[in-house]
Amino acid sequence: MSDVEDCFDAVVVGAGIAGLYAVHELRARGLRVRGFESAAGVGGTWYHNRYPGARCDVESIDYSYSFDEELQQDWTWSERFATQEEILRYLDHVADRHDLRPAYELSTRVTAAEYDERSGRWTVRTDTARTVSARFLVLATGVLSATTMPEIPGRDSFAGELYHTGSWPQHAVAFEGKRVGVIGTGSSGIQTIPVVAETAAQVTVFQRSPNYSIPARNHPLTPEYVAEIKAGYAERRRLSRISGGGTPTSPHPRGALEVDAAERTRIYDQWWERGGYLFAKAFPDQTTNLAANDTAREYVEAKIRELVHDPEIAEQLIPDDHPIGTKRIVTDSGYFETYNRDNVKLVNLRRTPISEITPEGVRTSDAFHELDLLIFATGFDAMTGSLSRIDIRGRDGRALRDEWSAGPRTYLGLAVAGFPNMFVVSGPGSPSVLANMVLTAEQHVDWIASCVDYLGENRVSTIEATEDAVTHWVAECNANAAATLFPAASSWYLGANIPGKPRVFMPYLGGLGKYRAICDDVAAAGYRGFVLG
Ligand code: N01
Repeated sequence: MSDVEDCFDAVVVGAGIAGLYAVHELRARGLRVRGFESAAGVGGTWYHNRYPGARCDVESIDYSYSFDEELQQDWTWSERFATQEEILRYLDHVADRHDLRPAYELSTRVTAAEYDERSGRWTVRTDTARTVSARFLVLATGVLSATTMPEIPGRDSFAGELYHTGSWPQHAVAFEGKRVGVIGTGSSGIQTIPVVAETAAQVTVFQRSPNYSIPARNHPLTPEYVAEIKAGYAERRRLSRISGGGTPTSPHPRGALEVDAAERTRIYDQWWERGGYLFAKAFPDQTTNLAANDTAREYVEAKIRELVHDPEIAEQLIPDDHPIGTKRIVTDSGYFETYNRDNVKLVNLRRTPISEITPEGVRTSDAFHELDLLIFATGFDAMTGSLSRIDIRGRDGRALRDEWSAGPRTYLGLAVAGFPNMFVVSGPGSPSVLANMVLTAEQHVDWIASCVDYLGENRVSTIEATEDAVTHWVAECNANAAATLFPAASSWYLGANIPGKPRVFMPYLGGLGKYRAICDDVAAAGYRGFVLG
């Protein structure tokens, strides 16, 4: 006998930016939708990443929903780069404004989803012992949501406070008078370290790989500026949707090597003063031509040498293992300057690796660092981690984990052969993390919702990507990546941060505008590359 308790038209997994909008759009079409979210509240990434200093590196006026004109007129962002707290407040507001909460079961993790060929429906199971069935399965599980903790001997023996930036506790964490260790110097570590250093007695930064980082130049937004943005939102959003990265910015019309040195410096000065990771896009050839990249790299390295007083420390903070921009450039607030403080110490793990963690602290090959509090800013099993933690089974009981054992294989990042009526939002094979995640999520959800309309209008029960279409799309994604410098970095884009994970460049590098046109074209051609049944 079936153990299904409830039947829905669609199950949406996740209540982050993508999941909330998916519930909104599918419900607006009259579908019975059930959302599941493992956290106790909505917000996804912005619910969990409440570490000190957490803020978005995309400008708030762009990193916000565009689907609701009244919302974007009513909501006023206070700063150029919004804090985690403000973004979470915004997402809570959207959930209430559109009455999305009743569609969700919170504190409920989806553990398994299985496609039943006879009924053409998905059976979805949760860790609260719920079993429901749905025609459509929408996986809005997040791209950077499955946190990783490195396997360091003795890790769990640490007797002080221990936190991961990506699953920061709800309660306030005090650093006053404490000896704090931070492992990891990606975006999360680089944002956390200066804020912790303001109050901690001592901060010890355990750095394995240095990263490029550009000052945010964050500031409050004036009422005049906000009014101007709101008056021009329609055009700003139009330009963002057709852009490569989902914001209305464009690089210099000529390549870095096509202009003279004075012009190059003038442009880099402009982007440095403007602040933030978009420095990677000053010139169009920065991430495709190594000599062009070198000019950007050398510019930023000179800035790091200016910012850090101790030249020996400055050299250790300069990356030497990847072209600039092939890992996400960090957008920071006073990061390099933090090393000028007396209470901040850099431990270079390339020279003196960690040998163990003990109840009292961290032992490296040459010293013991006594700590009261240890922060892991060690990142995520990106793009596939949140999917592979669910036991997803398609036709013939095929497991998604097995299908992707040599790397993720999708059609348009949206669909997987052998998994009918299942959609992934911002998944591998889509622009995802390489563009403004709010607009990429809206694009995916809009496409999925139109597809659901089409199936209804044409009395089609199932839609499934063909193996051929998947093979072609994977080849297209690989070709795009191979034409750039991105594969030269051991980044999480490639899965390189997870031991044993296949090295496949996961995001689609052709840009959001081009990607949108491809998806629209596929739909206009009667869902080319899909089998409709
Ligand atoms: O994670 P990461 P993150 N011993 O993987 C180190 C987005 N984001 O959470 O490079 C010692 O980048 C690891 O070292 P290495 C953004 O897209 C955005 O910081 O592997 N160290 C690295 O330094 C970002 O790219 C925002 O040698 C170890 C660090 O941990 C993405 O999320 C804010 C180690 C992990 O860096 C991920 O950023 C935050 C070990 N055993 C995040 N294992 C904004 O919008 C790992 N590390 C601003």
